[in-house]
Amino acid sequence: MNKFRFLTAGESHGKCLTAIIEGMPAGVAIDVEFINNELKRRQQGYGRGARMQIETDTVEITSGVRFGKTIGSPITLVVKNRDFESWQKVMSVAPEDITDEKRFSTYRPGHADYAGSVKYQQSDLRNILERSSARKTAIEVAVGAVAKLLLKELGIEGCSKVLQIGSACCPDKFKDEVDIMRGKGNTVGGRFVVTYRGLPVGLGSHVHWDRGIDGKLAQAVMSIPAVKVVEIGTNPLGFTGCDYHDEMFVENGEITRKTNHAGGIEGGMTNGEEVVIYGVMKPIPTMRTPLKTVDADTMEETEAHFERSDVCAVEACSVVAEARAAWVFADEILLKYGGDSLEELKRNYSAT
Ligand code: EPS
Repeated sequence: MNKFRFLTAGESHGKCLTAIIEGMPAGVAIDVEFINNELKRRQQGYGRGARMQIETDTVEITSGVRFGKTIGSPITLVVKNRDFESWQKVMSVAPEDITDEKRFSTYRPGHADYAGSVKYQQSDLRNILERSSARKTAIEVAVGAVAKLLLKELGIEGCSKVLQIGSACCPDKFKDEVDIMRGKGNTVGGRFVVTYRGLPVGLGSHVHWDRGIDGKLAQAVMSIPAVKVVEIGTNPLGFTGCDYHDEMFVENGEITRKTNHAGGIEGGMTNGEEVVIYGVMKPIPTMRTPLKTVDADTMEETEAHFERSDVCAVEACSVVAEARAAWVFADEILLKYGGDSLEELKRNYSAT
């Protein structure tokens, strides 16, 4: 049951990435510059690959918005792949264009190549790489930006930051860590945090396992390519109950807390405190220093395929996580308060 729902489509080197969003109330101002700035944030961060020099991601809106505001109909977003220029033949949809150019058959350990090719019975691993590439997160950030515009109307704002790159925990050392890994033909992952404030009490629910907002956020962040760990609030390992739980006090007639170990979620519901989500991204598995692997064509041991890639994309990943959290919150807001127009949503929202 989703109110804010969407599908995305598009390959890494195909013509474009597309999303169709349904469920945005009518009357929400759509600031294209804001969406483009979110796309720009995703392209940044030290350690990105050459592809980021080729692309200047911008959104084109082809439906659902008129004179700057949503009209309640499905919103179509398009982000063009500039690199498609050089890939037109390789990514052609026409059967007569079939080619072995850019075909590869050596699995990259850690990537989707092996499981994806077995599952979809594809001997050209490019047919798996093209969609499993994190390139698709560009259109996801555009969807998240639209969700953020709705949240902003209700005074809800989010941000994210990188906390650790490899073994470096202080920003001054992040670049060095990336440079060392680049020098070795290696890659490096890291840890990031996403926070949202201004959320009302009671998004999500305790009544069924699949209605908890912590579970929804965890799925949204965990399914970002390369994310292996998601935590909500302080990791409780090693804490006692007395130390961990956030005691409640009254100040000027309002309930207050002095700590937020719960990360703004109790019983699968927002509790009005800041929502805090931590994620850990593994090192990207496409590397100049090849790992040992197997060739799918010959079943012989060999070295993994290398294609231009990022040395480190943790900053981009944190922006993607921020976008994904935004669409979870937008969906929960619409589920709880409803409203086909922004006016109706605001009326329902302020009535509680
Ligand atoms: C990405 C675009 C991709 C990769 C990266 C993310 O572009 P290309 O494959 O043309 O270099 O740079 O994806 C991966 C590293 C991966 O392993 O999926 C982007 O737009 O973020």
